[in-house]
Amino acid sequence: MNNNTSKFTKNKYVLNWIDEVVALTNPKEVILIDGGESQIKQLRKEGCSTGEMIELNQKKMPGCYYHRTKPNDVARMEDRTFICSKDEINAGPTNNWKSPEEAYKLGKEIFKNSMTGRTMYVIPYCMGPIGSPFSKIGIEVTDSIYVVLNMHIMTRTGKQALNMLGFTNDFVRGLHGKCTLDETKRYIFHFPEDNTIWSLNSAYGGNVLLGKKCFALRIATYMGKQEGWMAEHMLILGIENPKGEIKYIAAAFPSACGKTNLAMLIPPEIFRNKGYKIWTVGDDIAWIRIGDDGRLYAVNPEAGFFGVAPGTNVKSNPNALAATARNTIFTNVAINKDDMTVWWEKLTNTPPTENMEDWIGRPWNYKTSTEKGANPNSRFTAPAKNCPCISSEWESSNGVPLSAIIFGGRRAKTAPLVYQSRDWNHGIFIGSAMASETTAAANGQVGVIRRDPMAMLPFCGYNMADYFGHWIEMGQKTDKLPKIFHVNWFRTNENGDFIWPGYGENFRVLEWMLKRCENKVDAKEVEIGYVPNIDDLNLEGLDMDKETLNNLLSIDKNLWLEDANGIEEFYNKFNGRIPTELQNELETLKNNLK
Ligand code: GTP
Ligand code: SPV
Ligand code: MN
Repeated sequence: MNNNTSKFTKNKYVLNWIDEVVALTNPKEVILIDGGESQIKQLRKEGCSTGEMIELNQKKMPGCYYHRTKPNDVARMEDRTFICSKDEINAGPTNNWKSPEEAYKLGKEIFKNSMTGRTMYVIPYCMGPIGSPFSKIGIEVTDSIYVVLNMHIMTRTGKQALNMLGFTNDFVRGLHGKCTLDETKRYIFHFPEDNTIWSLNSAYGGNVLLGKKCFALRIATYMGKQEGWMAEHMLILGIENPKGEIKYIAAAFPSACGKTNLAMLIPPEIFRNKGYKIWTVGDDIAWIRIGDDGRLYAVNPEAGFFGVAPGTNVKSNPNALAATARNTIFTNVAINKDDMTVWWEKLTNTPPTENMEDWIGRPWNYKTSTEKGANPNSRFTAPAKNCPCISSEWESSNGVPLSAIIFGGRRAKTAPLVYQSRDWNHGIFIGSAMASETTAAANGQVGVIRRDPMAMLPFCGYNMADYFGHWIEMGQKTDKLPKIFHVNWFRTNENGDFIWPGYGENFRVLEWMLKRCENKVDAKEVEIGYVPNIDDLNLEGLDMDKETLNNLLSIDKNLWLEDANGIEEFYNKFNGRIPTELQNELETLKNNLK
């Protein structure tokens, strides 16, 4: 059998593991991904020849390709995702759990000979900038060209990663197989104590691009707990002021709740004219450490954006759109059959032609069809370096120092536009108490409110009560902590319309936060923390009256009492494991609301 792995590495741990995987899955050949462009070109060609990939218009969209997944395989599958720690208590009440023995046994039965007749690809990759002491190495084995092409955009692949690994055993073993794409045998197993991930019977995004949610969040949260750092579901952005100073903010919003959009926002004209600018460091994941000066530093471990397509357009997010102009993979959007370009809901008001194919591959005419052209969770995979507002610091090996951390969710009621925590532990409480409406990013019903602490409910690789404890411990190690805020762009009026215009206008809220960080404005202390004094939020150039803003910032005590009960119910699931500091914060909130 052809296996070129030993040509690239003499690392015994890698070679032995590949031998094991080959013995289990029985591929016809093994190809190591070297990270070079010529191999990638070859794989695109091969993917197109089998129909796995579709070539898009190379004149209008150079280097762009298209992929469709099975209609039953279009989002993360939270009910098929497991944390396989030895003790069930270490997975905690918010994760699905299987014992490592059971998961390995089940996985082996399904993986057995699953690659017969197929090619197995070995993808060495680095999460974080090459050479950074904070970066981590993974190797993903997969039988999917789509996965290889995506991982090549989303991570730093190939020889550079193998070089960093050297002869050590310090890498995350990721094994992905499409198997038969049988939904009833679909599993995403994480073995945090073994640095191992097994993904079976899926071919979609977060289930199979193992560097992303599986490694950079689920496994990395566990690593961070052991090693004293944090892995978070956060965008990272820099705000440049008219003096040219840049302050950095990280923000955790649940899936499909606005991270990519906030990370790339363009400030309203009145701020642009003054010289304000936003720089993107990352749009989904932040690895955060305490630096030598005691501040928290954030690194984006990824190299690309796996962004939600619907809703992205020249007005809402021109930077994301520009990032997808070349070398991008589109998944489950609609295709314009006249010129082989792509389309999705709200890209333009009306689709460019009646001659289109929808995300399932059916002929689609927007004039006669009542269905959507693109899947609501259709995505683009674009290289971060394509983004016009990418920060000069995005590959900095130490990361960027954080002035503020934001939590936020999608809430029609209850949460005001913005409020600030009284201190670090109160901020952790606010994060732990987050709730948000579910979205199309995960399988299941959309629009249902659920508690999603720190936007990490589906991504924490160990007991979430201990994860909160880890946040508290991080805060005890330094007195140079960022300020913590909570935002809600999604409050609605009696007609169900969003009250706040969102997108670029969110800059107005960021500006207030920075002023708070610099002690330049006062705020009003209310039951839940600090809210802006109405005149301190700059509404210049925005068609919104003070009354509407007042309404956006108002706190309905009855709704908050209901929420406090919801938080208590959530905490109770942990059987006394929630840190006392957070229990006390909950008591304070309840007292404040009395
Ligand atoms: P993941 O990639 O799943 O983690 O999502 P994300 O958090 O990066 O969300 P994204 O920025 O892709 O936005 C998801 C959806 O929310 C898109 O349809 C956006 O158009 C919409 N959205 C983003 N920001 C805002 C906002 O400020 N207001 C409103 N109303 N909608 C927004
Ligand atoms: C999310 O769901 O938060 C995503 C997309 O960023 S996925 O890679 O599928 O997790
Ligand atoms: Mn995400």
